[in-house]
Amino acid sequence: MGMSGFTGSGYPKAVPGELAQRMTAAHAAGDEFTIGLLTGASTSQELDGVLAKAKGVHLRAPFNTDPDMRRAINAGDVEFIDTHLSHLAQQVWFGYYGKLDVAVIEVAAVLPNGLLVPGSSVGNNKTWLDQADKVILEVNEWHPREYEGFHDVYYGTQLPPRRNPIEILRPDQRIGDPYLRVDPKKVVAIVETNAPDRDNAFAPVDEKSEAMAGYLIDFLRHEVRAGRMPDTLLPIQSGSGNVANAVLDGLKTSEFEHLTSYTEVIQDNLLGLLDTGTLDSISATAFSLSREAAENFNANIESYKGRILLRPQEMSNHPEIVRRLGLIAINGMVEADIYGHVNSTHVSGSRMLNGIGGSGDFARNAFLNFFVSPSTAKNGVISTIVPMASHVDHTEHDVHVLVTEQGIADLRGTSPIKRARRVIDNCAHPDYRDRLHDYLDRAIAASKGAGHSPHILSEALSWHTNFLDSGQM
Ligand code: 0RQ
Repeated sequence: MGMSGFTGSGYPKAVPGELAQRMTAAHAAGDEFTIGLLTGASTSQELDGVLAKAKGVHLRAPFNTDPDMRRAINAGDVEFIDTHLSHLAQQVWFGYYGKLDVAVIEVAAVLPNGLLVPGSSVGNNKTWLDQADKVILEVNEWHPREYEGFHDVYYGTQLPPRRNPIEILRPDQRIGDPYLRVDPKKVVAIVETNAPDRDNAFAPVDEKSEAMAGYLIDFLRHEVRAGRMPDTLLPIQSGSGNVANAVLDGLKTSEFEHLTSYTEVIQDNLLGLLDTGTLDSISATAFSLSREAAENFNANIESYKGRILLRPQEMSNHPEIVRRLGLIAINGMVEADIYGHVNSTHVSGSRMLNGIGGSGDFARNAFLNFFVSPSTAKNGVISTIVPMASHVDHTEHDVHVLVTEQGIADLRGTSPIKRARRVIDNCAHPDYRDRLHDYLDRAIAASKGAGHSPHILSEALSWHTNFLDSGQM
């Protein structure tokens, strides 16, 4: 099944709960009843949560933040396929996931001519509507009817070898239709709801996030002075999570204005930058707002028209467009190692947090990318700068700049050992800095002049095993 939903917005609110009840009843009667579940990105307790609790999902892609679904994934009860968010739609078109039976899609309205007005997210809905045999629509009255005109659904994608260039040359450029299309013969049900999206509350901006925002914004000033970007910068992508949200807060009080954003998710602080005039426009695929910000947006939706475009995620995250527009990509991380490999997904090498999301779509193809995180986690017992990353999502070849509350490390144009010294000196917490230098010194000595990225393999992951054995690195 393909369901709508992206970072807690625009997911179906009624059908998943009903489905979960029928699954539970079927299991009690000794019958098997599970689905393979594809969405845009994360949904909510009302979708992932209830289906996980009902043990109703055997396969899940491409991104999840629900704690019950996460537990089922890490217990091995659900096969989770951690896919780049821009890739999933085309992979379904390519046939990598088999046939899609049913699509359950939330929309703001169905027009008399059968066209669909999307609501707070577009995600993979175009593909699910095209590919599924049967379609269930949820029309959610909570989404303002004025959503009509906020979306740009591109119907020009072809499959290789007949692909054409996607001609988005400016972040706010329209190339498609404001509506989703569906073959009315496939629609088996329309369910009316009136329910809010997930409340995406963020941790308050703290001193550490403020420090990270400060370093990052100073760095952008430096890039402007160096003549590498205009004073209106380049389009900004900002990832999900507390840290990325906080970094945007810093832009609000900076001198920058008339910026643009080409991103996947609009969090509270990004929307706030439109209000302050820091941003002129945002292109994304979904909102991910706190309840208060969502209600405020819904009440004033008309004032944002023409400044926000929501596109399918295969367009909002498309590598071709990311590279052409020259994005500044800002994403959170779990840990980075001294050579600049970044782990965005797994705790201690094994436990899945959320998934790679769009971070890979953006980072590899960006003009300039930043990975941001506090230098320690869990009250200091974990260093987020480690000798060797316990899982790698972004390789040293892709990572440009690391930022922690300790400082910023520009890794562009550096070879591994120089890079490692810079990461340790600028980004590691002082409690861990000497040990990291000591590790690097001994790794260089042990390589006896024959190591480009020297490691002591028997020790490289010892910080993680220390944590697992004793509760601290
Ligand atoms: O756990 O809440 O239990 O304490 O991870 O960490 O510091 O609050 O940071 O909310 O910005 O999330 C990488 C997860 C960061 C996010 C990640 C623990 C930490 C806390 C969250 P607690 P913070 P954030 C486009 C971009 C992948 C997807 C992506 C993410 C929790 O940014 O999901 O980038 N990224 N998408 O304590 C153990 C470590 C840890 C750690 C942090 N080293 N070891 N636990 N934590 N570091 C958007 C989309 O794709 C949709």
